Amino acid sequence: MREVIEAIKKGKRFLVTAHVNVEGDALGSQLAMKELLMGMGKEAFILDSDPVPEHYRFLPKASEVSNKFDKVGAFDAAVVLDCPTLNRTGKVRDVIKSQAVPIINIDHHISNEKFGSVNWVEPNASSAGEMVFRLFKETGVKMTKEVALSLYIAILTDTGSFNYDNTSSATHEIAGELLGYGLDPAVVSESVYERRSVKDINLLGLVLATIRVNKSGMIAHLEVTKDMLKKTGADLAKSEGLINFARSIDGVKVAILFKEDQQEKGKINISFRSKGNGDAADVNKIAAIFGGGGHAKASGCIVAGSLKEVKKKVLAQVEASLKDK
Ligand SMILES: [Mn+2]
Repeated sequence: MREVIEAIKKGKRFLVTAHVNVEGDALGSQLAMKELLMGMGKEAFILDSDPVPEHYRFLPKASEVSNKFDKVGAFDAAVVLDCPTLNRTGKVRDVIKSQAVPIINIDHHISNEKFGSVNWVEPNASSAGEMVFRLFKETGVKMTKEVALSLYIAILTDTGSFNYDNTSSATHEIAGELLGYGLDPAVVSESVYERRSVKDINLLGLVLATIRVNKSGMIAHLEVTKDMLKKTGADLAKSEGLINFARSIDGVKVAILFKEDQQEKGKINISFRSKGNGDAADVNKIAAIFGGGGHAKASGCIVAGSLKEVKKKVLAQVEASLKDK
């Protein structure tokens, strides 16, 4: 963390970014990071590959997240949050590379490839948001209620509302401190989780109908096709929690969500979640076989092919991985 602070001190203007398909942690940690940099007397701007999903636009200053690649200007360093690889920043990668500036890599994924000039990777942190919180503490930059809200949402969403096993007593302590800035946890939870549209619920219905469990009962999978999105008009960005329905089935060790890529034909986005105490399958390793990564209990990858082919290949691999254990 010291190196991060030193690197910040050296620059004047910073690009802040996170991964494609931004969600709670990516957004919350970026918005707070920008405030931290400004609090340290720096200039900062947020540039992301994808727009802020509609249901996260209530975040303080969410409108400052830019997707305008033509008006970037010069910057002295890039702060990359919540990304195991530089490629996860999507189109922003080329902007960073084009200016050949130092990269400050702040992440909590165990699979992080340490692609930065400075790498602060904490696999035990619940979220990138938790790490930005620690930067506020270390630098003494004053936290506002708005920053507290961004960081609380980062932690809330990345821990599945404090349910996943990246939740520790430290996570609760930090969350408690953030609430101390005047946040109402019930109101925050409602604004994050209870603003679904009827379209989204219709999509949920179609997706749940695709749940299949393998013979052993240990693998459950479900899928989102382009056709379902077209039929329902639902927003795919809100599909964050779909995989948990498969994971929640009793006896299931690995849940898999297959999503047809909306932009590129013949590409399937895959998410993995595993369950168990101590004996959980390491889905980071499974995703890595297909060029992806993440955490031991939550990971993802992108595989080329038709949904049918990809499903067959990936399911066979997961079956084999579970047998090896
Ligand atoms: Mn995260």
